[in-house]
Amino acid sequence: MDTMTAGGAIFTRLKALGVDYVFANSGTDFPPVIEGLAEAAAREIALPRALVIPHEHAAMGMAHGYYLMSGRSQAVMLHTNVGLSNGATGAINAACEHVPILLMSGRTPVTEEKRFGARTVPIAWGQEMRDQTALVREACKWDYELKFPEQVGGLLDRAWAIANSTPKGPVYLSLPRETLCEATPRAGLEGPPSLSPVAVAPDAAALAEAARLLAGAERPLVIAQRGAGDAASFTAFGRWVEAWGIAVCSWWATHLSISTEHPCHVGADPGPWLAEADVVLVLDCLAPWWPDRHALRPDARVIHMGPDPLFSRFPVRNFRCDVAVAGESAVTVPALIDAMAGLPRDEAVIAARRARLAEGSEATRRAAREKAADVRRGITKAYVSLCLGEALDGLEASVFSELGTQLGTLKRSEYRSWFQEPHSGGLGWSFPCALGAQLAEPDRICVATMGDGSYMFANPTVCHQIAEALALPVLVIVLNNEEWGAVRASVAGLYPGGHAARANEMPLTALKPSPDFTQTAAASRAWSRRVTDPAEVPAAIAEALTVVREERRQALLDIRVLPD
Ligand SMILES: Cc1ncc(C[n+]2csc(CCOP(=O)(O)OP(=O)(O)O)c2C)c(N)n1
Ligand SMILES: [Mg+2]
Repeated sequence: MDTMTAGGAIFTRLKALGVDYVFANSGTDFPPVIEGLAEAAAREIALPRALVIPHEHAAMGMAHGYYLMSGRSQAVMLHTNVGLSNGATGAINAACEHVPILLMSGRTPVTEEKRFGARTVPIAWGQEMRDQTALVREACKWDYELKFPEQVGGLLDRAWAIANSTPKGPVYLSLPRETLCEATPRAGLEGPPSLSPVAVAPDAAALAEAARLLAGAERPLVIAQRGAGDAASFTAFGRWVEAWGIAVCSWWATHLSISTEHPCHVGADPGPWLAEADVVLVLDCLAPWWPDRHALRPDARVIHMGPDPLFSRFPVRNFRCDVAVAGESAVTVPALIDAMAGLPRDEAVIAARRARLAEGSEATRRAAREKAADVRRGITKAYVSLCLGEALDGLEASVFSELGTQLGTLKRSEYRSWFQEPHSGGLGWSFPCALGAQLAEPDRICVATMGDGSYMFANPTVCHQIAEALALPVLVIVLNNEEWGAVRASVAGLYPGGHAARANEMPLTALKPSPDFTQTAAASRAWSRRVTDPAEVPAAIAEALTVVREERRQALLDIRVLPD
């Protein structure tokens, strides 16, 4: 019988499941994995590319970014409990954003002797856990441990199908070393998936009710956070809100749902719009507004639409929900548009509403950009956002922002042109995410903009090493305020006149002295510049873009910004 090592069978099966890359960080649990990979390659079996990723958080971030661009789940393979714990924050981020990732980690050998694969080095005793999976279980939709080598195909099919079912998310399989060392039949490993992911279709009655409410609304409002689905539904969504004169607010948006320049895009503040809205469509939002600050009209009706409208994984979340429509936005958005197509409309009312929105949205944009252009005190995040938006205008580019540039002041118009860190906020996300996106689309401009704290959370030496090793010409823009500004703002928000807010330097928030980040990047032969003068920002961005586009070399701008 034709057999192969279970370690090699994993790669063979992943390829059949459409996995292009295995982002791997190996260890002493990996001999059967590495041997199996080499064995499969020697036998000329089609395999995903296995990449050395020198930190697990970066591996998870790259799988995340690759999915955002390609829509295809990738695999991450880590070293026992210690590697898995380093990857856990990435799993939390992926779970929050419904990003499917096939996460695996080895298990230290459980046998001490007399079995092939048994323990050899002291860490095999040191890394044993009763429940290794507990490190990521809450973030994963499904988890299991490979018990027998012949289960490789079936368990990976199941993991993949569940990860890609609505609502999507990461799954975890642990891989004991002794099992990986055993042989398994090759037959069937290269065949098509044996299980199909589940696509949830919206409930017809809920959809009809949502359509009826929105069509009859006087002041309809959409609050959107995780975009409007795929390229086609993104376009359809923009046309639909315009046709019906519906306001769209992007409060803490992590994906772009509509062009920032769209006449119905009313900006990021839901407050004034929520105060007047009689029907609110919450489009895939974990937290659509701030309950202590923003109030719904008492008679308002609220529709929640998304892969999991009640976000059942989260223990507490009680935003009012009168109608729930489940499904991926690529399906529910067009379905809602169709459901409204035949409903009665008062053209005069809609036209007046549309004109009012266009005026409001233009005024909001103008005010924000005029304020952003004022650099008398120095460079602000808003100013860099303004400059970057202008520099990227008309280019195929995605911006991954993590306490970096700000949507709205930063002009963004296309589907997938903007992503912000997940609401789980596991920092160090944007740099590796941009690397994964660049890997998926080599010709796209991928810009990671982030705070100085976020840059350091990303293990920058690791990320720059990856960018050089894989020839990924990402542009990194660090908005360096030499502090954890968000933490300082949070303290000042809760205790406005408090001791901490009045202190010369707030405790536990400073990042001084700031390292010279241009040298961190230069260590991996990136092009890098520090910018302190507002007048130099546009030219510095333009030069950096030339480097990434023409030299195809990674670039970093360390821009000194004022505290917000
Ligand atoms: C892994 C992780 N650790 C800690 C935090 C808490 N945290 C939230 S915002 C923040 C500061 C971010 O600083 P920076 O990236 O410099 O942005 P700034 O607010 O200064 O603009 C911290 C530490 C977090 N979200 N994630
Ligand atoms: Mg900072």
